[in-house]
Amino acid sequence: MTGIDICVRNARLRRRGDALVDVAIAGGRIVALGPALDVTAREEIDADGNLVTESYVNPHLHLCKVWTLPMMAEEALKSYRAPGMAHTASAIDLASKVKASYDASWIIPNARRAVALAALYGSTHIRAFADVDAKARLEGIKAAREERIARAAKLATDKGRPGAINPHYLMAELGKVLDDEDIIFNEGVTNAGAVLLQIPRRVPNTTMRSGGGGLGWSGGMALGAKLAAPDRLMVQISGDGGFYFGNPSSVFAVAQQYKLPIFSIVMDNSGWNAVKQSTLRVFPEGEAKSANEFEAELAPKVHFTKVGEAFGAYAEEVGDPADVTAAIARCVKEVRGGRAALLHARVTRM
Ligand SMILES: Cc1ncc(C[n+]2csc(CCOP(=O)(O)OP(=O)(O)O)c2C)c(N)n1
Ligand SMILES: [Mg+2]
Repeated sequence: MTGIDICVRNARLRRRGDALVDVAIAGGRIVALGPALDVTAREEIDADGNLVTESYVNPHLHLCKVWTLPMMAEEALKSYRAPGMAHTASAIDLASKVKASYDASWIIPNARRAVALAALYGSTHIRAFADVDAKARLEGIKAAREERIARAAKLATDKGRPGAINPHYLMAELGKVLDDEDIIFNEGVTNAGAVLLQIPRRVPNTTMRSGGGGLGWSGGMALGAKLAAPDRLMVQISGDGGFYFGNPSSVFAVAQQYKLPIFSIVMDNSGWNAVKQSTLRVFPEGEAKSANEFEAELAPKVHFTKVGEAFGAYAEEVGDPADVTAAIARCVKEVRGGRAALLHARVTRM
């Protein structure tokens, strides 16, 4: 057998007793399994009789509490270990005392260490918890929040290249000029995460998404919201695919006719990235990948600005990361001044 990427030798499997087998992997899938496989692989790993298994999922990990054993009274440990767990209630009571000393400054490094170790021992998915109560206060949440802010800043440092603006940078710059009361309609699809991460909201109901999967809602919804709350800025953020679905000519016509200035941003990554990524997840080494053809590319030379301009909107196309800040400022100025604006941003291609 040829074309094997990895062969794990001498592996012990669950429910197979002490028998040792080899596992051959090609294209991310197990293609052969048996004793002493006659295969040549690009990479050979000797499991040396150790267990080879699917990765683990840890559905319950209190990340704010990891590595706090030394801080716990010895008594708590003893109570936990009492015969028949007779003193569990008092143990929980004693252990919860540790919450009083929670501090985000040590929770972060402890949590990092625990997650790294978990990955090392095969847990690839973790559902984590942070205590929120009178004793723990919000220290665990504070730690998670600090981590999130640091991660967001790191992701936004790279501005991207001309023709391929980093969506995280674009959203971080937008976030700087939005007020707490402004409302975002997030139809960014595969860039929706960048919107959420880079523009944290402080006021409830200032970031909206659709409850269903149908694309094309953000323009209409932004118009409706503008009608309901004329003093607030409405920002429609859409992918290039979603922009088509939203019937943008009607959106800008209504904006003009009924004086409903909204700010629309198209994150143009040149096609239906969600469709491409879904195909790759189902067929990681399939025909579409080898042909590099996902039937997901959209017309390359479009100028969405013209759609807005046809209805009197202010419109700009931005491709160079160096122009992002000024372009956003010009659009926001126009919208706050009463005219709809459209920013066609050429972001990292799919
Ligand atoms: C009305 C409608 N048609 C088709 C789909 C299927 N669909 C889901 S995501 C997607 C691609 C969206 O492309 P784009 O808005 O450019 O976002 P990207 O995936 O590139 O981030 C499509 C076609 C849908 N959700 N709704
Ligand atoms: Mg797209």
